[in-house]
Formats: sequence, C-alpha cells, structure tokens
Amino acid sequence: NNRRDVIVIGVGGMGSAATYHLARRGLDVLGLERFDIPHTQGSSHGITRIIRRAYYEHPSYIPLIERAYELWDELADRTGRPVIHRTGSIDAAPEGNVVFEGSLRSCEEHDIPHEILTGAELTDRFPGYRLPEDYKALYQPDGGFVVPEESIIGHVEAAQEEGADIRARQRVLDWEETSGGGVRVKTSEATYEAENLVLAAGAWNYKHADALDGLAVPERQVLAWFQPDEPSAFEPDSLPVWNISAPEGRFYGLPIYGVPGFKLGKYHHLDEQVDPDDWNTEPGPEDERLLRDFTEKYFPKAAGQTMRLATCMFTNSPDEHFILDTLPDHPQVAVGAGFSGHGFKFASIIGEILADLAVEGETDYPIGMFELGRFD
Ligand code: PYC
Repeated sequence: NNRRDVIVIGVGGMGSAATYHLARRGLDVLGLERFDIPHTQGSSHGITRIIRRAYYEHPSYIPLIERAYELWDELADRTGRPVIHRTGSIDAAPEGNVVFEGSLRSCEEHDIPHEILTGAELTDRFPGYRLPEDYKALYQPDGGFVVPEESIIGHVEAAQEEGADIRARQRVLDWEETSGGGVRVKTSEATYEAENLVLAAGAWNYKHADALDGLAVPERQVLAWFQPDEPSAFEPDSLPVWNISAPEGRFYGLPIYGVPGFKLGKYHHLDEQVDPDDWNTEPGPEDERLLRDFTEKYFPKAAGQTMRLATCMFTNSPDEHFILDTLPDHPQVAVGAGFSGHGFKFASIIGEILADLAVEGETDYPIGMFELGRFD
C-alpha cells in the first residue's frame, strides 16, 4: 500500500522530529531519506550543536527555545539517549555588538537568569577563554549542546515506536499535487500518495519547491577540533559553549565531547554558496588556518594538534531567520527551511510546528516572523 496520511521529505534533524510528532498524533507517516540515517552529507552531523536561551538573534525565538528545551528533555527521557547537555553559554563581544547586546535584551525581556562578566572575569571563572578586557560576556547557565546524530536516531526510534514507516537511501525525484488535493511523490524506488507533505530536506529544499528558490541558499562551512594542551579547561563542566563576535568575524565553539578536541567554527566561513549536489566537501589548509588563528588568539591553550576537520552546510534565508510556512500555491505542503546556521537547537519544536502546519495548516506557536510572504 503506497498511500499515507503524510509524507516527510528528509529524515535529518528537522524531518526526523516532524516524523515523530506526526506519528505521535496517530497519523500514518512515511519518512523518506535520500542518504543514510543519520548521514554526514548535509547539516545534521558533527556531534555537537549549541543550544542557548539567551538568544541574541531576536527575542521572538525565546518562547520557541523554551519549548524546544522541554521537548529535548522529553526525548532524552523517552529514549535514554544523551541528546542534550547543559554547560552554560557565553555570548561575548565588544560593547555595542549584537552578540552581547542582543543576548542581554532577550534575557531582560524574558526574565532569563544571566550574569555579565568582563574578559578578565571570564578567564578567572573559565580559564580556557582569553578575551580582551574591554569585551563583555553574558553567561547563561542553561546553555549547552544537543547531539545531532543522537537526536535523529532518538526521533526515528520514537517515530517507529509510534508506527512511522521510515526509509533511507530512497531519493525523491519529484512531487506533484493530485486532483484530489493531496500529493504524489515519485522516488528512486516507488510512487507514494498522501494527504499532506512536509519538506524538511535541508540544503536540498529549494530543489523541491520553486517558492524557495533564492530564499534557502546552501553555504559551505568548516568545523575544526583542536587538541588542548590543558584538556581540563575545555571539558563540558569547565567550558560553556560560546558565541564571540570579534574583528575576525563571528565564531562559535564547544567543549570536548565525542572527539578529543575543542571544537569551533566561523559563521559563514569563507562565504561560499554551493550546490548541495556538487561542492567541495574536503576541508583544506585555508579552512584550517582561519580556525586555528582564532583559536591561538582567543583560546591559546586549545591550539594543539588538529584532531578532526569536517565540512557541513548552512542553508541561509535572506534575513537569516527561519522559514516555517505552507507553500503559497500548495496549502497541503508544510516547509521548514532557511535555518541559516542556527536552527538545530530548535529541531525538537520545529518537528511539532511542521506537524501542526502540515495537518492543521496553522500552529499556536508564534511563528509570524518566519512566514514566506515576508520576502514578497
Ligand atoms: O546557534 O550558537 C549557534 C550556532 C553555532 C554555530 C552555528 N550556530
């Protein structure tokens, strides 16, 4: 039987969560993944992803992040998988910069506990950091990281327990609306029909919907893990996850976990827009140099041997805010796209929102800021 209630295209971070929430509502769901589950070709690998409540991007994210935390804890309890870890978070920058000021604004508007530290106070408390004295750092104790691979496996296991049918290594070639107002999805293996569709294909989303062309643009990123001289200063209980804006750009990083190294990356790395079917997935010396230079300056005790380098993709929207909506000409199709490098922490709630949008056409969550129509 190739008929379902809902088909989800992409079983990565967002799609696995959507599949789970749909199945939990008693719907007959098919999740289609073109690679393995999980895989390393897109945006949902690399072992750690920052989660933080002090959201400098915009205070509108706060209600969503509060629910995301609840859902991550629920998934951890249900599956026994270590999907979320609390280390505290640091948002640091020279005074006046949005990374510090935006994070402070979100904390003040939403009564989120926080402390403000100078560069020297930060080093006294967390000896891995070496920030200039005139930097300001906002410490928020609930920050930490989620583990993308564990979260995908956990959501898939939970979805399967709820009856979902999930298929890997099956590529979606095309989809169309049926005369009855549903959808027909043609894959490399079969043709399926359903009432509703969820597009959660990450960097590939724009290839499945014309409405996303130019609005969900993949970009090459590189991550590095360096072996610290003093690993004790870079463990999860001694190094809060961090975002730092400096003259070199906006960087982020995480403590040692899963790889014997301190991890960091730079937002928008070398500004390379890519086709997700044809891009340079091999990190090179220029990639490594950029990340090592930053580490030597701001985390000097972490700049030891290179333990690992990896590439992944951001998928950027023009304003770097998410796209969560139904498609303009296809109200039976929900889309989660353009997460712009800061979406994974929300995957648990994005799954719930995509399930709402697919089935109800709307959600009670405040997602007005993420409508597709804002780009008209
Ligand atoms: O949201 O903190 C974040 C983040 C780090 C790297 C990419 N996004």
